[in-house]
Amino acid sequence: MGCGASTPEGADGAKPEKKAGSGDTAGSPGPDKFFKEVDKVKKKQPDNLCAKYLDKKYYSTLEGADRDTFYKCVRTGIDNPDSGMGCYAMTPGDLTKFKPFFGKVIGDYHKKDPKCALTHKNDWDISSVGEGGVLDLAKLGMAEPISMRVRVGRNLAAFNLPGAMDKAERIKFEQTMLPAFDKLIATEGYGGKVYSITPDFGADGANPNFIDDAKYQELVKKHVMFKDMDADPYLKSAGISSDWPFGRGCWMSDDEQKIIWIGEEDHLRIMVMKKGFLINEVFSELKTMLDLVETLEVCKFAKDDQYGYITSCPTNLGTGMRASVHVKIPNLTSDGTDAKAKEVAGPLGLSVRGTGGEHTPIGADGTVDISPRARLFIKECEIVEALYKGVELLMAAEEKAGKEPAPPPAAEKKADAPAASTAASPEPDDFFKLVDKVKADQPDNLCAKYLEKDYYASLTGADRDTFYKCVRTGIDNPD
Ligand code: ADP
Ligand code: DAR
Repeated sequence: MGCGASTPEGADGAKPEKKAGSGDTAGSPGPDKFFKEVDKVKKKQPDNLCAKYLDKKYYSTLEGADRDTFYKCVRTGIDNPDSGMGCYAMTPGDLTKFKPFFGKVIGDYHKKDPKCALTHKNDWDISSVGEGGVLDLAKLGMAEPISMRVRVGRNLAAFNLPGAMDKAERIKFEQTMLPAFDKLIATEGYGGKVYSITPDFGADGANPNFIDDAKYQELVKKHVMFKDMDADPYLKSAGISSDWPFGRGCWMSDDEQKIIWIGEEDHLRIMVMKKGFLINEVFSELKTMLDLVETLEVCKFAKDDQYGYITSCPTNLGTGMRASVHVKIPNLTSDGTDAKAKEVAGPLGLSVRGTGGEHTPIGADGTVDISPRARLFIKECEIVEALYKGVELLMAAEEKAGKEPAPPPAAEKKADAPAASTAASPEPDDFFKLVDKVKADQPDNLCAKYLEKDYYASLTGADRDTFYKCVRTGIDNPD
């Protein structure tokens, strides 16, 4: 036949199949446009799991609200190519609805196997860990009480996850939690009060628990409240920090050791934090509080048959637990960075964070935040045991590092050669990774504001070590 159909219908009169999701919508880009960006990230950042498992064919099968929601889940990993996980769930059902994608990123992150089909089991029974359930840091040679913290992320099944909440839902969530906090406040051994940074409850008027910025900053400095989420590009792209600071705050007990965050990356972050030596105590006190919270009527937590407790970020699925200690490792951090500490901690399954938590610098005295990386397909009791054993191995590495001969004094280098790190001052590239972060997060920090990489790189040996001593406080303490 020498002619083609002149109408949209095919030769047989049937409408040609419209390719699902072929163009841009208000809520998501078309496949061709989106995968121009995705393919760039795939090439430049092979460790970005979101980009690694984004598949154009699969994306093209999605349309309308489903594609818009899926795009909300994944855009953070493309907007922020240096992401590790690079995606968040928007509703508890997303992990199942978009399983062809989430199944792979979850399996790869937690088990290095995109086909992983394990089922998570929760288990808090620590009677068989340590010595009869006791995990005593003093037995590892810790002379000073250690700051210990165990937290779990939990989300109420009745609400969207934080990435998909609007201002009204965020306020409603906070109001829904207030009767639950009242019950905690009325309970012996808890008491305390709610500290909220929600300016008002909209049509419902004033917020009775509102605190001013000075009080908020005081609580952040004490590691009680979380820092400004709007300054986190990963959360911002995912919509998790939208409407800041509405629907955000915390409850803290009278003894200031039990804390529940409201409206951070998950609806609730429930935690016990205190100084001491017995990690098992912090763990068991958290379990007791969690059991009490779960009896509160509104606290029906979102759970998945395969992945356990559902969290915004797939890195926290299963237990939602991060168990951490703040320990001083001045030998492993003698160059002022966490590079050596991460090199040692990584193979031990430990994450190293700064003293202000994720994405913050290590302490001037070498204090770092150490915690097991595993959260899913591991029991709660195994996490806290992994922390204890990990700290034991890390402290052995710290002692060994202290016995190694000090590196030879850096030979005087030509001023224009980028100096390597000396024993007492970090390499320009490493140091300015931290400096640039502080410049972005804290524009009023004058030290960060006027630190210049070229000038720093022009300094050598003892001069640079002295200069670094002058300025490191402004980077270790961004505020
Ligand atoms: P999360 O632990 O909830 O994933 P972060 O790593 O950002 O979030 O930590 C949140 C806050 O808790 C930060 O201020 C951090 O310094 C503090 N923190 C975490 N672990 C400890 C600890 N063991 N001792 C004291 N503060 C801690
Ligand atoms: N930076 C993001 C988040 C990873 C895990 N941290 C969380 N969930 N707070 C990333 O994808 O790398």
